Amino acid sequence: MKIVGIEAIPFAIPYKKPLKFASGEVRTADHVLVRVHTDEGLTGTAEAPPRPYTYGETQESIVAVIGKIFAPQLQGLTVLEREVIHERLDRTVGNPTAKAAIDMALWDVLGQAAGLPVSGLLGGYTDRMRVSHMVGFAPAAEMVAEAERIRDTYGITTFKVKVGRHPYTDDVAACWALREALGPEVELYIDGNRGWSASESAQALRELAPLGLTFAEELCPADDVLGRRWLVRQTTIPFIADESATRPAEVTRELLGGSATAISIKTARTGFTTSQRVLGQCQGLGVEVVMGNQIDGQIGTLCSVAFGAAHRHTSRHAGELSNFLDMSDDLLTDPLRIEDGTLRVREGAGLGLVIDPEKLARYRQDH
Ligand code: MUC
Ligand code: MG
Repeated sequence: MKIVGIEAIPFAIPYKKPLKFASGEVRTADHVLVRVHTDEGLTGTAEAPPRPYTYGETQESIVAVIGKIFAPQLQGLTVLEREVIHERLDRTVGNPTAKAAIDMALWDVLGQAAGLPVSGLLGGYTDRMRVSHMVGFAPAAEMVAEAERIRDTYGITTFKVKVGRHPYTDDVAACWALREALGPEVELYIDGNRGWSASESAQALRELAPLGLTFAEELCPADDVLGRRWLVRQTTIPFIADESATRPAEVTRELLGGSATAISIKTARTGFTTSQRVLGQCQGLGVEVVMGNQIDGQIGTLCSVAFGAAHRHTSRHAGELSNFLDMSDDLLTDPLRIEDGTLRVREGAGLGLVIDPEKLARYRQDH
């Protein structure tokens, strides 16, 4: 089955409320819908979320690199030549979400061709994941109100709290307020998106120690090499590398260099193929993983849960699968539903996602 075309369609859906964090903020889901078409009439679908402050990609750059570089390079290859496809994609440095969306759309085609769900093809460990919700910057009382609403509405009991503000004591106070309001039964962890220095991070972790956080993520930049190692050495909870470990080589560097002790896997940037390689590295080295959120829409979230539920190691912790709740709308005909704090994998062949043509027509930006 040959690839006959790859579409990259920019679309924009406003957020009901912006998500703010140390490295940026999101007000509109200005993503790119990626569709891989084959000569047998099957179409695989995925989405690429540009995160300029993390990877340097923009909506325009994703459309351009797929249209001008990747689509011509892959045209005529069969969908089973995945190693060749990745060899060609890897000739171009960077552009992780553009590459990942192509990879996941190809898996969608493979699943459809086989008549089997992608999650089953990847590993089929379970059919659902517990959900972790990411709480962005706001005054502490608003963060507490959001977490309570999400817990009461969706049954979610794991929260990733964005930190990295100045003074760091604002974030420490917000974490204490969340623990006091939500009680000991909820799981809390923090993500600094490199906002603090190593010494601010160390001080904050000391002041947060009584809260029993599960993880700390990217509190300070990995480029502050010695400072970060110094911090991770004295930290008693797993320290997650997210944006500092976006490729297998970076995962090796961060873990073996002592700059991280756990890894965030994001299908939005490593697709299914490279995410499995990263997962294998982490299992081989004996470190924990978390399914991270690239501030995905429903298509990206469906991809994350398909991968996370497929493997024992990725389904152990709650996956970050709920930020699409902040969006005013999405493209799927059958929207995702989080119930009892869990999100289920879609049944059916491939990824099981169906795009609503009217919604796509309303939100696409290329006409
Ligand atoms: C996260 O885990 O950091 C914010 C920036 C980014 O690249 O991903 C999000 C969430
Ligand atoms: Mg992160």
